[in-house]
This record gives sequence, C-alpha cells and structure tokens, in this order.
Amino acid sequence: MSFEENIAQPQKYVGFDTITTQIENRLLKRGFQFNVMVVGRSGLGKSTLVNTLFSSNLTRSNGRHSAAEAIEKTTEIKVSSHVLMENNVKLNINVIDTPGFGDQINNEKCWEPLVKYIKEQHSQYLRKELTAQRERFIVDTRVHCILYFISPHIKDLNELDVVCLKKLSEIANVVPVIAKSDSLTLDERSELKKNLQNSFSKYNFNIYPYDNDELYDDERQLNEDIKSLIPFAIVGSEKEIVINGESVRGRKTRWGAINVEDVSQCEFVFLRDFLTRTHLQDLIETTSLVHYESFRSKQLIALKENASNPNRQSSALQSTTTTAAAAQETNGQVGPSLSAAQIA
Ligand SMILES: Nc1nc2c(ncn2[C@@H]2O[C@H](COP(=O)(O)OP(=O)(O)OP(=O)(O)O)[C@@H](O)[C@H]2O)c(=O)[nH]1
Ligand SMILES: [Mg+2]
Repeated sequence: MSFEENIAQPQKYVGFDTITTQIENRLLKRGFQFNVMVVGRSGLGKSTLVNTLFSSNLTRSNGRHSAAEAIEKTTEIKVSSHVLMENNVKLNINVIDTPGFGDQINNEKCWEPLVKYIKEQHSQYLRKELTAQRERFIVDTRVHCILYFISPHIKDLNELDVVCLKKLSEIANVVPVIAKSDSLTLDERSELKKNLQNSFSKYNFNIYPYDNDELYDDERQLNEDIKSLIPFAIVGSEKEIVINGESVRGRKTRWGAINVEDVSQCEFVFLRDFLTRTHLQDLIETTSLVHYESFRSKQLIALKENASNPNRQSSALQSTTTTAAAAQETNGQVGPSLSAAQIA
C-alpha cells in the first residue's frame, strides 16, 4: 500500500491555524505543575536557592546561624505547594524539602526515604491511570527535578554523594550544584568542578539533561553547553543589596559584594535559565516519558507475570503492597508497588 501526501492550501481562510492558540488557551487555564526536590546537607542553602530561583518566598530559610544551634535530626520529607503567576501563565510549584538529609551520625541509607517518596508518586500516578473511571486530569506529584547540593568545602564527591547521586539519577532528573560557591576563589571553583565532572563520568551517573534521537542539532548543542557547566557553581540570596547604586539580589562577603545575577561571579543565572527558560517543559516531559515509563513498564510486566502464574496471582491479589516488581526494582529495599487488587 502506498500513501501519498498532497499539501494543499484551502481556497479561503478556514481557521484551523488557530489550533495553536486554542491549545495555548486551554493550557493557560489549566496551569502547569512543576515539582522540585532539594537534596543536600543542612545549611547548604537549599531553601535560599529555591527562593532566589523563583524570586519569591517559597520556603522558609531557617539555616543554623551558630554552631550551638541544633541541626534537624530527621530525614523527614516536607512538601510545600505554591502558585506563581507570570503574565498569564500559572505555575503550580511543589517544593519537596529534605531537611536533615545526611546529618545523622550514621548516614547509611539516608537516601531511602527520598527514593521511596519518588517511587510512591509514580505508583500513585499509575494507580490513578489504571482505575476504570480515571480522572480526566491526574494531579501530577511526580518529582520533575532534583537539585542536589554539593558542599563547596570538599575536593571530590564523598561516599554519601556517590551513593545518593547513583540512586537518585536512576529514577529522576538530577541536577547537581556546588552550593555557596562564593566561599571559593574562581580557581578553586574550576578545580572542584573539574574533579566532580570526572567523578560523574567515572561513576557513570545518569545526570540530566539526556540526549535522544529526536533532538535537533541546536537542542543537542544546548545540552552539550549545559553539560559542560554542570555542576552549576551557585550563590543564593533572599536579600536585596545595593551595588553601584542599583538594588540587586546579592550577598555581602569579606571580599566585597556579590550580585547573584552577575555571570562573572557565579552561575546562578545559567541554572535559572536552564530550569525555567529552556528546560522546564523537558524536565516535566522526561519525568513522564523516561522515569515514570520505566517504572510503569516494570510494574505492568510484573503484574502480568503474576496473572499468568496462578500461585503468584493469588498472593498478589491478597497482598496490597508487594509484587515481584517491587522486589526486582529495589532489591527488596524500598518502594511501593501495585497489585491487581489495588488497580481494580
Ligand atoms: N555564603 C553563602 N551563604 C548562603 C548561601 N545560600 C544560603 N546561605 C546562608 O546559609 C544559611 C543556610 O541557608 P538555608 O537556605 O536555610 O539552608 P538549607 O540548606 O535550606 O538548610 P536546612 O533547611 O537546615 O537543611 C543561611 O544563613 C543563608 O543565608 C550562599 O550561596 N552563600
Ligand atoms: Mg531549608
């Protein structure tokens, strides 16, 4: 069978070119959902950065101001929801904070609650997708981006960073940053960045952004440029300071004033442009098409295997939490899963 494509122009204006505006209007009414998780040791400036990124007061920055203050001893996950409006565009942001991460005496497995949270969101989404009467728009709580904060005071990744980056980059879009880079000279900064980049490739982390066959040349080039900048050496600030008579977001340091938006002083602007101006949609899409898809197919294959194996089927139907997929995917460690009973 052959298929011939004829391109014709209607003889008078029909109006279907407005479909782009129609889509835009619908999307604008609905708004966009972006879920960002911040991970890193206490006091590295996670809350400050989120507030600097969205130029708002989204999360409370309550870092310790003196060594005597107690640090949070939990890896409890805190989610806060915010709505931002810019021109006509409504952005719903969930900030998933992980206070106390890496601050315990024994940090082994401190990544577990984070992995569990991420998988739980995938699992909830899948459950909603598979119900007979599914919602028209499923509320998306899947983690679209993880900002991973690396201390500026190390020479290379420590053991905890290696394990966490490995685990997290397998299941979500991870963007590492060098926190508080104003505490480094430019030479120290590029030295640390070089070491970290070498380690990322040595350990073969799946750091975002990813290449795929569908990218155009300009997109591929943009991703290359971004990869050469990662980890972004950032500075965050919630305060305005006056530099040369102009009020800017910045910090006063022993060496002088830093304008966080000045690219000769730090890479905050590159990070913000990357997250909001060039890759916001791609982060959301990649979460759905790559990370969620991989979770979904593992779960459905396991479910099918259970269904074709009568012995396992009965146990899957009885169980509400565990399936073969959970065991395969997490080596029995963490992660919720589905059973036929849950889906029905
Ligand atoms: N020098 C410098 N200080 C910063 C920077 N970002 C934040 N701070 C300061 O570091 C302290 C801790 O900042 P937070 O944003 O509360 O840190 P956090 O990572 O959210 O800390 P926890 O919520 O305790 O995990 C505050 O006093 C901030 O003003 C930075 O880029 N450079
Ligand atoms: Mg905080």
